[in-house]
Amino acid sequence: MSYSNIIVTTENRITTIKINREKSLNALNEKTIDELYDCIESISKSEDIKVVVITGVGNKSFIAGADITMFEGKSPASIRTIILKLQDTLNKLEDLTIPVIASINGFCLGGGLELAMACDLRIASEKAIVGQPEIKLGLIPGAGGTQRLTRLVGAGRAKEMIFFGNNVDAESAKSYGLINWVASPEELEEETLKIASRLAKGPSFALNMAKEAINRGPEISLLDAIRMEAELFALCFSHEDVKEGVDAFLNKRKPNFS
Ligand code: DAK
Repeated sequence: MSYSNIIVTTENRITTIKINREKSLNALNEKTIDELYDCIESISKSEDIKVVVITGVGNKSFIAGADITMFEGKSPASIRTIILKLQDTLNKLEDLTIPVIASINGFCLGGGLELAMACDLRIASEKAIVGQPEIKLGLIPGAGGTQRLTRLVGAGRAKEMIFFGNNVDAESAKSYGLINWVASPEELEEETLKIASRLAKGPSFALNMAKEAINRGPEISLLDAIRMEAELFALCFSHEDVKEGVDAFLNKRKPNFS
């Protein structure tokens, strides 16, 4: 599939996906959702890509939500098809075995924040604005916002953000635990690449196991989750990276993971 609403580049085993609808503040329309789905599907089959970065074209917006023009005059059945595809896309994104970073370069609203929350880590420009404004359209978040936001910031903050639909600046979002790092707009790309490069050089199997444990844990009881952690810990010993990591430590050198 060739893409026009996203730009995909891969360098040093890091794939960057840029949402490319600058005039609409990178809002997600049907075509963009289709392209994203296809791209994430092909990344999930690649053994070469170690990290994914998602960002928006331009310096104003990451993703200003679902494209609101899509909602006009649609029947419940047709809107359901589009919207379920978006949910599937975000679930697929969250289920990638490799780390995914949202590099939030501006407005990150509605479905945009939902997409960012389906990523593993979030770095934002000082000028970024995040929020779930759906309530202002008479809606609620529909692509995991009520669930992922609550898990990240707690029920109280999630209700405050969703009930009022207020936008939050990057520093406040960081203090909520919604954003991991804040960078100046000029340094956002460089800082994102530093984080991505560090992860790309890391032990990918252990990173995958850690992601699995963290993502699956909340779905089961604490006792079962801790047991799952032990199983995944043991599974790490099936990979040569453990040998390399332990040997590097004992010989006081830097590890060179496979
Ligand atoms: N959709 C379509 N166009 C948008 C847009 C959006 N979300 N956001 C901005 N634009 C367009 C504007 O209409 C404008 O187009 P022109 O008039 O130039 O043709 C252009 O981008 C520039 O926007 P503004 O002129 O408004 O720029 P400002 O700087 O004044 O304001 C803003 C920026 C981001 C504050 C404002 O544009 C705004 O409030 N935008 C709407 C944000 C929003 O409400 N987003 C949430 C959409 S609802 C579901 C899954 C997902 C969803 C639902 C269900 N299921 C799986 C069930 C998701 C829902 C949503 O995301």
